[in-house]
Amino acid sequence: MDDVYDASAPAASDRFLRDVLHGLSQPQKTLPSQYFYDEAGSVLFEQITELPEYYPTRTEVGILNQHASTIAEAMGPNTLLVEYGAGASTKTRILLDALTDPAGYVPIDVSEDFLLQTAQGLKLEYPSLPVYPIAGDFMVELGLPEDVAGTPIGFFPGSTIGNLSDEEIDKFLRAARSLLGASSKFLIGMDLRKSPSILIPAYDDAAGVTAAFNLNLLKRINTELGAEFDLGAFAHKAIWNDEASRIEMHLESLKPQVVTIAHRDIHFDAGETIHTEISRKFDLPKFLDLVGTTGWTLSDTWMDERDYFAVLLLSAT
Ligand code: SAH
Ligand code: AVI
Repeated sequence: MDDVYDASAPAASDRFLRDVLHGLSQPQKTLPSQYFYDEAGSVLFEQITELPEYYPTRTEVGILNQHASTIAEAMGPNTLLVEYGAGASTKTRILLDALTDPAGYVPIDVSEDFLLQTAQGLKLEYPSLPVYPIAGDFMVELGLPEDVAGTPIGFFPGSTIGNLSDEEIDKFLRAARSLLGASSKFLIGMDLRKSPSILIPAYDDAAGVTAAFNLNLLKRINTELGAEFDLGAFAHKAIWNDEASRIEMHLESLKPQVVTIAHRDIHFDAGETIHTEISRKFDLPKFLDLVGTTGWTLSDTWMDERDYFAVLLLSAT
C-alpha cells in the first residue's frame, strides 16, 4: 500500500475546536456529523450496520449483490474506484469482486486510523490491487495521488449523501465531478422516504448502540479538546422531521448546566438540544433536482423490492 495521503493533518485539531465552538454558539446548538467518526465512532457505526432495526446497510448490500455484474459492466474495465466515506469498505468488496481488472482503489475518509486498518486489510485480500487511502474531508477540494492509473469512477454508498444539506450536496457533486473528470461515472446509494414507524427505531435502537454513537461525539470533545461534558447529563434523541423529510439526531441536556471548552463557558438549559446529524430520506425527483447542473446526469437506478433504498448511477455530462 502506498503511504496515506493526509489531506487534513496540519490544522485538524484547530479546525475541530473552531467548528465545535462555532456550532455550540448558535441559537440551535449544532455539531457537524463528520466528527462522529474517530476510531471508536467508526467501530460504533459498524455495530449500527448490524442492528436488526438498521435496514439501510443490508438493503443496499442486497441491491449491490443482485446487480453487481450489471454495475461492473457499466463502470467498465480499468476502473480506479474512488470511494467517499469508505468506512469498513464492505460494499466495495462486492464491486471489486465484480469489476474486470480494476486499476486501483482510493478510499477517502476522515476517520484516519480506521481508514488505514481497512486499507491494510484490503491489500491482504486483493494483493494485486493498488490502494491509495486519502485521510481527509471529502467536502474540501481533494486531488488524486499522482501515480494512480485507470478511469476514475466514484462510489458514495451508505446514504452518507443524506447527511448533507442541499448546499453541501451541490458543492460535493461539483467537486466530485471536477476530481473524477469527464469520462467518469458516480454510483451513489440513498435512503428513501418511508414510514416513521420504520425510521425512528432505525435511529433509536433497543440496544442503545445509536445512543452510544451520538454520545461518543461528546466523549471525543472531552478527550481531544479537554472539555468536561458529563455524558450522563445528555440523552440521545431521534426525531422525524416530516416537512424536511429527515431524521434528526440530537443530544438533549437533562438539566441546566455549564460546560467549559477552551476557556469558553457553554450554557445549556434543561431540555435544550445539540443537533448532531441530519439523515435525509429522499424521493428520487427531489434528488434529481439537486443533481441539476452539477455536471452529472442519471444513467441507471436500482432499488429493492420494498422501495426502501436506491442505488443510482450518474454519468458525467
Ligand atoms: N461507506 C460505508 C460507511 C458509511 S459511514 C458504508 O456505506 O457503510 C460514513 C463514513 O463517511 C464514515 O466512515 C465517516 O468517517 C465518513 N465521513 C463522514 N463525513 C465525512 C467527510 N466530510 N469527509 C470524509 N469522510 C467522511
Ligand atoms: C453514515 N450515515 C449515512 C448514517 C445514517 O444513517 O445517516 C449514520 C448514522 N447515524 C445514525 N445511525 C447511523
